[in-house]
Amino acid sequence: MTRPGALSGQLFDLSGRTALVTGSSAGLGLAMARALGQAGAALILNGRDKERLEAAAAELGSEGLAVSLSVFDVADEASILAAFRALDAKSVTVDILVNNAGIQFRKPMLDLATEDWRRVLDTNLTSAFIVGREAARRMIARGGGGKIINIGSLMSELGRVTIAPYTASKGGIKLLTRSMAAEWASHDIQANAIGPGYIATEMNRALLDDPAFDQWVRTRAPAGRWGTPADLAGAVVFLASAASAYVNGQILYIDGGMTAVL
Ligand code: GCO
Repeated sequence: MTRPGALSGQLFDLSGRTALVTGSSAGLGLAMARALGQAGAALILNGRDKERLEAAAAELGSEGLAVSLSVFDVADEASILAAFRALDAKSVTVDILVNNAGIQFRKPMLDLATEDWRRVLDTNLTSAFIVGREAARRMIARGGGGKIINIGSLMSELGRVTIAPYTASKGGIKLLTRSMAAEWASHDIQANAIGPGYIATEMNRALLDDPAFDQWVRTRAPAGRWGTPADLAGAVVFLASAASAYVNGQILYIDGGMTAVL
């Protein structure tokens, strides 16, 4: 007979697993890395800025978590391939991949330059394909399955003025996730996504500091508040663990009810 509490321990335990979180020197990425580490995973932090990553690693290391770094630019394929070769050379395997790195760029489409459109799509969507492909190739070669968690947004479902490239990228993340499920589920790889709502991070600083927008979020979100990065902790551990063994191609909205209620 399973003693009370044992199940949660077994189902959500990530001991012996290694998790790569892209864009994890701050914000949502750092918070999700912390949660995966607290559930037992060894962490690989990623970003373009080595110093910022070292500071994040020191912070998580001081909390007793096992942390290493992989400095690469998710918008640069050569940089990604070199990073995976470096992991191969150290016999480091990625069991859990969180495709979190992303940028926002706000401008009406009539004034938007094509290069800005491409930069957002490359950083937010093409990156998830390339990093996902490289991780999946190794998960399949090694056997034993794996987890891919892509970070979507409310904009995986809804549009808003001035953010067309971001919205297109996050809409793409939803269907890329379903494509990964279609092609890789048979290899025991679960590919799912998280759709954060309005979370109080630096990416949203301009919106947080805008009293009208701030008030709109507090009124529009049934929860009546902005989310915090820590609000994603449970979802990312669930999607990284045995608890989601039969969950594939889904997007889990952590949005205070914004996509559920008019
Ligand atoms: C914006 C914001 C949003 C949030 C988030 C919401 O300009 O509306 O940046 O895009 O960051 O993606 O889910």
